[in-house]
Amino acid sequence: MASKAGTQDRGDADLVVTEPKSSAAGVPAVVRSLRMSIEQMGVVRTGRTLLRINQDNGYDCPGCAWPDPADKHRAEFCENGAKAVAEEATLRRVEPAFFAEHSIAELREKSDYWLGQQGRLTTPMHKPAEATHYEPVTWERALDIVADHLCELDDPDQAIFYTSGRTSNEAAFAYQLFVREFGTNNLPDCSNMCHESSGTALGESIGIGKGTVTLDDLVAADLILVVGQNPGTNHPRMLSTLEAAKENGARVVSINPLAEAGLMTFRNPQTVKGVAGAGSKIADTHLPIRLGGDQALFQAVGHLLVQQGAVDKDFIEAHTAGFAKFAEARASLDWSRVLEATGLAEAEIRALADAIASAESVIVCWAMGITQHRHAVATIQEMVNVLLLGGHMGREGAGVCPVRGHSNVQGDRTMGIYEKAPESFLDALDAEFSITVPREHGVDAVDAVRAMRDGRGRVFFAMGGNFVRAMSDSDVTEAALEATDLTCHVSTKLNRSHTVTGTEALILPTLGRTERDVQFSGEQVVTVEDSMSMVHASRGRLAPASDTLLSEVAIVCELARRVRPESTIDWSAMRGDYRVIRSQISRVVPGFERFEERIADPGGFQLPIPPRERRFEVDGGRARFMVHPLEYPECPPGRLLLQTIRSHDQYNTTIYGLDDHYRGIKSGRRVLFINPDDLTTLGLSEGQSVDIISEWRGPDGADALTERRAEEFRLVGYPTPRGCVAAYFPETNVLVPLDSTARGSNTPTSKSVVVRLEAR
Ligand SMILES: Nc1nc2c(c(=O)[nH]1)N[C@H]1C(S)=C(S)[C@@H](COP(=O)(O)OP(=O)(O)OC[C@H]3O[C@@H](n4cnc5c(=O)[nH]c(N)nc54)[C@H](O)[C@@H]3O)O[C@H]1N2
Ligand SMILES: Nc1nc2c(c(=O)[nH]1)N[C@H]1C(S)=C(S)[C@@H](COP(=O)(O)OP(=O)(O)OC[C@H]3O[C@@H](n4cnc5c(=O)[nH]c(N)nc54)[C@H](O)[C@@H]3O)O[C@H]1N2
Ligand SMILES: [Mo]
Repeated sequence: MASKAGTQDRGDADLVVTEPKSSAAGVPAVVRSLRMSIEQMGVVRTGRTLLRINQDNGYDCPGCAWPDPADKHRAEFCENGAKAVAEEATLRRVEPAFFAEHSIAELREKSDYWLGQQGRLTTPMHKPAEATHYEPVTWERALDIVADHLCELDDPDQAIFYTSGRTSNEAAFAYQLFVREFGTNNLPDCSNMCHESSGTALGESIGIGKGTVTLDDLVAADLILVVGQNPGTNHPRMLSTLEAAKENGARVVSINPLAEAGLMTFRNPQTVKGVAGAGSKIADTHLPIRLGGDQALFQAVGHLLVQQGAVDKDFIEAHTAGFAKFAEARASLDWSRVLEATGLAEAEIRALADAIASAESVIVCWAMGITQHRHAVATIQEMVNVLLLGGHMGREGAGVCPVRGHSNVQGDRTMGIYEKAPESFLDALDAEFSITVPREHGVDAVDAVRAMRDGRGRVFFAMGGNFVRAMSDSDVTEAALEATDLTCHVSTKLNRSHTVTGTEALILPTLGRTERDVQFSGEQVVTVEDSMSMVHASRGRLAPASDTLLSEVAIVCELARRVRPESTIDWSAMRGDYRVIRSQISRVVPGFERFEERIADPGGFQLPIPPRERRFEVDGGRARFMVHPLEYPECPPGRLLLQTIRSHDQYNTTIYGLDDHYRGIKSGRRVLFINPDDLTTLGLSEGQSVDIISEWRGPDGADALTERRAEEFRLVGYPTPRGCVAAYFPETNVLVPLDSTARGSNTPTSKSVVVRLEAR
């Protein structure tokens, strides 16, 4: 299958490649973010906006989900948080005249970068059937169109309601309530492509699908493993925490195919050492593991710890189940397979096991380098096994730390954005609202594409995000959306999903996190939950990008009233005063008792995490050792394993700029990072232009071969393990087969795609 290459799928004429950097942040980072902020917002607004990020009485940074320090008066500067804010608080606007000037077909040819640069959406826009352009439409008419489409369906399951992770708790709760009252659990979200594997794995192992540590634990930890994560770019504020942990005596080990700059040296722009000195060394050890080799690594560590008897017998006895079976499975180990899977030396693996055995408290942090593999769930459970062996759970400075992406992705899930929400949650909804919500599970992101492709999904509604670009198998996903009757996006900014339409399409412009939200009862606050289960308030201060914008809550409530005029739920009261929604949440969602009262505390409150008290809500209160056979991605001769990653200048599908500072890339994104020895073996050379072709033989490798192609990528020699290459998403999503997903979580395997290269 060849990609339908538009102008946006062409190579970069101006690309410049230099040496990768070995330190992150510092003064240049401040300069870069100020430059972008001033370009987008001007000087005055830049000052006003950046001062309010993550402050008491300010707004929650729309960047990542890393928690705020308890002492909020110490503003933590973060380059990429500043860029996320500038992207939203920009003074540029997309007015109706823009859509009159550009046909949808023309917009579809534009790059993600160009689309994002046009500015904030201001007016509801409608594409009628047969039309070539979007036309302005009133809110009344726009909402009637959606309601009419929904009411005409034969079955509520023909509608799909996607959510991205910036949506506030209040909007998410109202949204899932509307969707379930309408009659479906079709609530896929970005989590399905992100940390779903973590939720699945941790739920089975320790009874809760979330992390168990706090910022204080990280600072108190003896040993921190940062596995499959690039905090210098994606969670820059985590570097301050790691720096503090190091000052407190922690050792940090980075386990990553790439020596990411932020994990090597951090130049904290808040300190003299960071600005004028050499910065802080972060990782004491870097293990350049092969893609997908982590399960093998942690199995080997588990084997060594069991063999050495370096285990916490009391903890295992009192708090875990399945140890005997686990110990039996780990009694032997096929070292040759472990070394092949990891690409590491046996001595390096033994040293890691020794470091774990001698550490008082161990934390494992991870992100997409772990969750987006076929065996992601097994890998995470293998990491948990190692922590359980040492009793590193429910002890200061120890535990699991899946580092979330979107700023409220964890909160959205807590609020019920979940295609298979637990029965207890659905029962609580029924009781609170005197309704009966459906029990049958809905579709996740991958199944949503299948449903639309196969004609079962007729309406696609998105609360934020950029589904077409974020999902795997771009051509298949695009065709699936085009097969629907209606696509409707609630968005702040223009993106490619607006250009790949159903027969009819709508864009509903909404308020961002930084903006004042005024409803009948006055100015509203919303709440969010960070990566460490802290819930706190967020209040936007800027004037909205346009007077026409409605909040996400308002859009949901107005739509709900139209779809179910007979509803006994008081949607007007919810829209008029978000405290009404918080009061409903306090009765439906466990842990939110006295919600309103507790968000008055600027630091917010932490939701209960039973494993912190060594209570595990599985297997009679015991955490479970999970036993899996050794597995790693197979790659036929002459082929390479491709991981698809973020550059320093993007937020998922939003491209801030065309540079990847730390990896030495300037003015281009269509590059393939490859080990220089692989270039030699394949008879290719640095700087050459190639097509990347993915080869897929089905989930078990037994089906007929299918191929997908991404055109015109420049080869960049780079320190990555032999056989493992890297390129940026979303450009490479065209290569990830829809059916290639993680076992148990159905997350696309964006970090292990078998590819071959063809010189152009
Ligand atoms: N500025 C900015 N911030 C962001 C985002 C953004 O796009 N821009 N996105 C947000 C979101 S939604 C998320 S989920 C997070 C993503 O945060 P990350 O997970 O840090 O993002 P990726 O760029 O996907 O980086 C994956 C990292 O894992 C490594 N890796 C890949 N495969 C393997 C493997 O098999 N084993 C090991 N050990 N390592 C591997 C890669 O080399 C890379 O360093 O960031 C959030 N924050
Ligand atoms: N190949 C590959 N694919 C991946 C990944 C990967 O590593 N590799 N990572 C995956 C991951 S981890 C994730 S989380 C997904 C991300 O998937 P999504 O969350 O769907 O994508 P984003 O790019 O974050 O969405 C950006 C859009 O959100 C809208 N937006 C921004 N703020 C707001 C707001 O406050 N309200 C509303 N309503 N809209 C807003 C804007 O219109 C913007 O264009 O992508 C996944 N896709
Ligand atoms: Mo994510």
